[in-house]
Amino acid sequence: MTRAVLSLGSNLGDRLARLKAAVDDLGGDVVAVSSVYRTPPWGPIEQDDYLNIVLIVDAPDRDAPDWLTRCQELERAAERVRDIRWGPRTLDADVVTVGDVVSDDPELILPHPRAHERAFVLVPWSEIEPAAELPGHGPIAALLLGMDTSDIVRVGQVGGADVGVDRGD
Ligand code: A4P
Ligand code: MG
Repeated sequence: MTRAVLSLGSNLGDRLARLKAAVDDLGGDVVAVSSVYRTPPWGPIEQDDYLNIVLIVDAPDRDAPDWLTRCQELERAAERVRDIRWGPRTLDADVVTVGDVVSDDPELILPHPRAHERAFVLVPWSEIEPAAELPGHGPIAALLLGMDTSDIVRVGQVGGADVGVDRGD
């Protein structure tokens, strides 16, 4: 299985530039990119808002571990420093799903163990794939129905005309 859903988030430095650089880096593997959303920080750490996007990627030769490696390369390219779990970061790149693969390997849990409860993943994902299902959790549209998404704000496109209209600052 080569098709994957990736979640990218940034809340340090030039957040939009980080997301754009990551999308550029994925290049021809990118099938679809969501709009950019400003999202409140999820988790126990007080920190600035994130900009988040979700991508669908596909590459004939990549399997699930390859997509994790790819995410880690993107984080390294963004000079991400690993310090506080769930803390601020230049780039967080997570593998949300790889096809319908289910895995409890701690190195790569699939689907991502917290994706089903994260509006910052489900809102952008539903924009580019409204009928998507999260293996083990059902349709993402149904998951979203039970969530407050009022604080997730679309602020533009990574590469589109309205970049810069509101960068969420
Ligand atoms: N790992 C296992 N499964 C996966 C997967 N599906 N995708 C392992 C990516 N990594 C996976 O990750 C810790 C370990 O998870 C890795 O060794 C990998 O093999 P990490 O990137 O080193 O640590 P982390 O990112 O600090 O922790 P964690 O638990 O991955 O945090 P999250 O869940 O990524 O949360 N709020 C908003 N609004 N937007 C965000 O983007 N992101 C986070 C980070 C917190 N709050 C946020 C956002
Ligand atoms: Mg992560």
